[in-house]
Parts: sequence; structure tokens; C-alpha cells
Amino acid sequence: MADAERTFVMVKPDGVQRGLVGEIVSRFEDRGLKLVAGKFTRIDDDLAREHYAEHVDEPFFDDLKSFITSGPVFAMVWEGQDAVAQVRRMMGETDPAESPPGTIRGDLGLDLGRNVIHGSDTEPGSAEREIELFFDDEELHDYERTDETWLYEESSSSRPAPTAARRRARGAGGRRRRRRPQAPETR
Ligand code: RTP
Ligand code: MG
Repeated sequence: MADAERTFVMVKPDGVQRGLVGEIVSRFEDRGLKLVAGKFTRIDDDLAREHYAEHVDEPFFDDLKSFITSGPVFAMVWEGQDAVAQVRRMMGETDPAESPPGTIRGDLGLDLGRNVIHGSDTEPGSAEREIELFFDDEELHDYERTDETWLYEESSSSRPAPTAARRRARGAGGRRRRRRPQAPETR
């Protein structure tokens, strides 16, 4: 595949309460994206301000903060070719009413303030910043899906560029802390 990307995705409190976690996870799995981290958690006021830092001065911020802290969320990291933009396309528009059928928000929501899912936007650095906000390095898992050779024409997957935290975790020599097990040699 071309360069693999990682993106941060979250089923918002309305999606959790409405029992949509499985449906949303299935859509990304079926598309061929790879789940590399997942966490059922609750966002507090400080995390809401950090996560939605670009919106803190917007008139809708107080409502947004109340909503996003109102119940548990399911936070995830998905990896794949062009993952950030592809997830945004699958989500639809910010307003479910403007989102075409076939998109997550277009199929599962009706109201701007209850739009079921968050996904990183395509601004450079957004996905990396949000991933580091919600996950420690050891919570992100490198592995290959067994169907990767059937998902991509070029089967040799390029790993995403390491984040600052991952570079720190690898140490000054740039080596991974843990090596993948080597396949036994065949005679
Ligand atoms: P998100 O960050 O939650 O994935 O949504 P988004 O990128 O599609 O939209 P964004 O512009 O980042 O807005 C964040 C959330 O704020 C609420 N919103 N309300 N009343 C309003 O004009 C308004 N605009 C945005 C939405 O719930 C949106 O998801
Ligand atoms: Mg946004």
C-alpha cells in the first residue's frame, strides 16, 4: 500500500447510548481499515477543552462540552491507506441532515449536535495530536491483518511515520523496544 496513516475516531456519547458502537466498528473493519487501539472512556472538562481546542471560543462550545462529557465514549485508532480522509468521507458532513445516505452520520443521525461520531480532520498534525491525547504509545498495536495482501495491490505495508512519543519510546538509537518474532527458518 501507499503510506499507511493513522486516524483518531470516537463514538460519541449518543452513539454509545444508542448501541451503535458495533455498527460503527463494523463499517471500518469491513472497509479494510485496521483497528490499532480502542478504549471505552469518559471525557472530562479538561480533556474536552484540549480535544476541541479549536472550538473553545465558539458560541456552541458550552453545549458541545456538556454533550461530549455527558457519558462514556468509545475512542479508537484506525490505520490504513489514506485513513484520515477516508474516515472523514465515511462519516459524512458535520451535520447529519446534510450527510448523504451511506455515510455514518447520514444513516445514523439527524441533528448537528448529536452526530454520533468524531473523526480527526485532515489538517496536518490533527490526527497525531488527538491520538497522543487519548492513547499512550504502548496502547497502539502494530500487527498485520491476515487479509492485507488482498486489500492492497502493493502488499508490503509502510508503517506510519513515528510520532514524537513513539520516537522517544524507541530511544536514542531509534530501535524498537520489542522486536517482532522472526519466522522460523524452513529447511
Ligand atoms: P467532530 O470534530 O466532532 O468530528 O465534528 P466535525 O469535525 O465534523 O465538526 P467541527 O467543525 O469540528 O465541530 C465539532 C462539533 O461541534 C458541533 N458543532 N455545532 N452549532 C454549530 O454551529 C455547530 N458547529 C459544530 C458539532 O456537533 C460538531 O461535531
Ligand atoms: Mg472536528
